[in-house]
Amino acid sequence: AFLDNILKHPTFRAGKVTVNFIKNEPSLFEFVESRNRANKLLEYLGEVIVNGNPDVKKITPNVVFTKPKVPAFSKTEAYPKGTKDLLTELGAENFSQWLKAEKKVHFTDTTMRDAHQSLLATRMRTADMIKVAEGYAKNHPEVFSMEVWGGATFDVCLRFLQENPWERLSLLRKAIPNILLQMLIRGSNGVGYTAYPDNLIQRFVEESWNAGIDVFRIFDSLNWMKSIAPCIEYVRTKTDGLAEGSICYTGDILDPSKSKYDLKYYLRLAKDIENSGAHILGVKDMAGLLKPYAAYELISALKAEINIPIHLHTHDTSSIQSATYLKAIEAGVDVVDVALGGLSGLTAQPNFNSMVEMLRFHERENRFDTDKLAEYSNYWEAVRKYYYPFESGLKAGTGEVYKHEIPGGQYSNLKGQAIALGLEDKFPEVTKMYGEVNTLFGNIIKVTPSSKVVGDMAQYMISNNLTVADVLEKGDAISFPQSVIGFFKGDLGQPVGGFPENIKKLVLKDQKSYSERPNAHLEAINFEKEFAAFKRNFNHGMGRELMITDFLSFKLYPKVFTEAYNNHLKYGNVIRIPTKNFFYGMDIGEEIMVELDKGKNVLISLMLKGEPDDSGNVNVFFKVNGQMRNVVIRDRS
Ligand code: BTN
Ligand code: 3PY
Ligand code: ZN
Repeated sequence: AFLDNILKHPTFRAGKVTVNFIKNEPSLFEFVESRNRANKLLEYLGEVIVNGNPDVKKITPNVVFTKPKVPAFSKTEAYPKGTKDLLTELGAENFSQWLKAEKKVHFTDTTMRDAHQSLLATRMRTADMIKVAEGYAKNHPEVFSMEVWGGATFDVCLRFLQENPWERLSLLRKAIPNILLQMLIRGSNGVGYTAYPDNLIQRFVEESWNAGIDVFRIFDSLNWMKSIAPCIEYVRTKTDGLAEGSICYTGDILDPSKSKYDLKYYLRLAKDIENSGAHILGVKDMAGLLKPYAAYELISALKAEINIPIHLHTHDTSSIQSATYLKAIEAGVDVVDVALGGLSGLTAQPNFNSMVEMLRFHERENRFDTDKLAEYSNYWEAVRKYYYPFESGLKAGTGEVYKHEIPGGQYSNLKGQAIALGLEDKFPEVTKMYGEVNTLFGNIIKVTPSSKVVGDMAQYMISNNLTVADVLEKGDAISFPQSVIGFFKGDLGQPVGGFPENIKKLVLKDQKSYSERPNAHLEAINFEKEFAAFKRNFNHGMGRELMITDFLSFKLYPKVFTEAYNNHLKYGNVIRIPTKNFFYGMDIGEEIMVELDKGKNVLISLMLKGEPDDSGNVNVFFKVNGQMRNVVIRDRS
């Protein structure tokens, strides 16, 4: 085809070829480059066509997909000014004061992070976000911020979607230059499940800002200030962004029998966060336990005690959380988190479209074009269908959440893990055991990663037919899950009120625990030396220079990154493959357009899938821009 390209070239055809022709025509090499990339795409598609996507465990035949409709917007018109412009103009300190003085209530849109993390096991792909990003930013510049990054998305991008999370962020930043972009960061645990060296977290914060994050929602899974405060400090010193230090809410401040996490406890914590330099106070109700009247008490008290604006986050698992927002708004909350209709409710955030209507004609109303918002809700509803294997199965709100206290962001992921362990039928038992393990562990704050410890333990007990009494009786002989051992050692920090001694002894056996910051045990990273070594080890075939962001991905998730890297060598960048084909392959005769690179499209159709030969190889035939191509795939099914 390279030769083909030369033969077809106008210079060649005109008979004007000189010795410098090939050297002067880089387009010829670009062609070879594109062809290689197209071949890798075919390898990926062929693999899914023959063996399926390993992440899709159960396919329902004959599911009907409807093409999501992208709401209209003007490509040429400038972006209307939004909160990002305001932050640039005012700086973080003054921006915080501006927000506090605002009368109307503001909205954070979580659709592209927490909503799909909570409903679809975090599987939403960049391709589906990027289609609506520019239009949304132009149509709805009144949005306070868009949560688009962090939490579990970083891990899932690399582990399951074979995407580069940093690429997602820069694409979104480019498409949304006018609205604040927000991320969730787990204090000293970054976007991982364990503590990392302080200078790694610091560099991660700095690079996240460089890549486009403005609002850092910082929390710790045990509400431990020693993990929250350093991260606030990194945002203040290494970025011009906003540090949103957050308290994680659990229990029920109105229940006098639940005295561990009472109003006084939360007020103290909020003061500590304010004193650490946060620009905004986050109230993160990760499981949706903050009931309406409790919200009124909590937000009123915080408003009286705290001088920075307050940003409330909840999950609608119980189905009553819009009432919580109503009471919080009456009490003066500044910003609330919502998700676009089609991806809202249940374990995700309350419905954006309906919240706007709820406040219409109220003195704190914030006006939005609700017809346009509805178009975006419809878009996400249609997109959602493509992700059906990742739905949790929850069909209605559930009051059981007050018993098990499972965070919304964990629910659909936990379901997936339970299926993988063969525990699908026992999911109700797993959720019940989750609550019992929490009591056994001393009633801890449960949010990633402490919630994963509780989830691991619950699944372990159900798999092995163990009750709490069994564990207390026979704990000496049990080898506990690794995450549980790490937790009791002190690897996630110190829980409120300390660890219960009985279970701690059973878990740790002869191992020693510690109570200093876990990060203090970790050696600082020598960036210069280690980054150079990293570049030597992973230096083939990325088609670009490896960057500091790649190195950060590697340091956070060494194994997952290495696998993603190897997949990348085989398949190239799969970020642009349409979601239907990414998960389910192609039908015979189906024709798709895939963007290889900025503006460079290939038209691919599937012609024929052969039968496995004697050694189990299958020939898959495609047409690529009209030319027949085939790949040979080993049938592993
Ligand atoms: C891409 O970077 O083009 C997408 C591929 C996703 C996996 C690779 S591995 C190296 C690179 N750095 C990351 O953080 N992810 C990508
Ligand atoms: C996460 O850490 O991923 C969360 O969403 C916690 O609620
Ligand atoms: Zn959440």
